[in-house]
Amino acid sequence: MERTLILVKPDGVQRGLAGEIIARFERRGLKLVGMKFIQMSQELAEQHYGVHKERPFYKDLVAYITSGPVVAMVWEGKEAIAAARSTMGATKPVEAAPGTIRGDFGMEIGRNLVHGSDSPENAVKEVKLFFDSSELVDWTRNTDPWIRE
Ligand code: IDP
Ligand code: MG
Repeated sequence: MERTLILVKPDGVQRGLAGEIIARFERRGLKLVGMKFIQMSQELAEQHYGVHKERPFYKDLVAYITSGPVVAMVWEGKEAIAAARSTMGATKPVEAAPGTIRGDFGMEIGRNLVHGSDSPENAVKEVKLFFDSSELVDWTRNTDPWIRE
C-alpha cells in the first residue's frame, strides 16, 4: 500500500476549487489518511521544492506555493502515487487531458492547482515533511472490497 502527499495549491484554494479537487481523489477510490489547511512557511516551501533549487523557476515556485493557504493531504491506496498523478494530469495544464484536474481547470504551468509526490521515495519524504505520524489516521473503509480486488 502506498501513500502520497497531495497539495491543493494556493490558486486552487483561492478559486474555490479545493472541494472539487478533493472530491476527485475521493471518488477515484484513494483513501484519505491525513488532511490540514496551512499557510506554508518559506522554510517548508524551500524544503519541499529543494529538488528544483537549480531550476530558473525556483524562486517563483516558492513565491507561488507560499502566496496563500494550501490544503495538505495524504492519500493511501495501491499505486496511490501513479493514480493521484493521473487524476492530476500533466504538469503543463494545456497538455493535460480533459477530465484531469489540471486539464479541466488550468491554463498555466505556474498556476497548476495541485501537487502530488512523484515516486515512493519522495512520497515518504514529503509526507514526513508535512505530517507528524500522530496526524495520520489508520482507519477501515467499509467500501474497500468494492474498490480493491
Ligand atoms: P509536477 O508538479 O507535475 O510534479 P515538477 O516538474 O515536479 O512537476 O515541477 C514542480 C512544479 O514547478 C510544477 O507543478 C509547476 O508548478 C512548477 N514548474 C515546473 N516547471 C515549470 C516551468 O517551466 N516554469 C514555471 N513553473 C514550473
Ligand atoms: Mg514534482
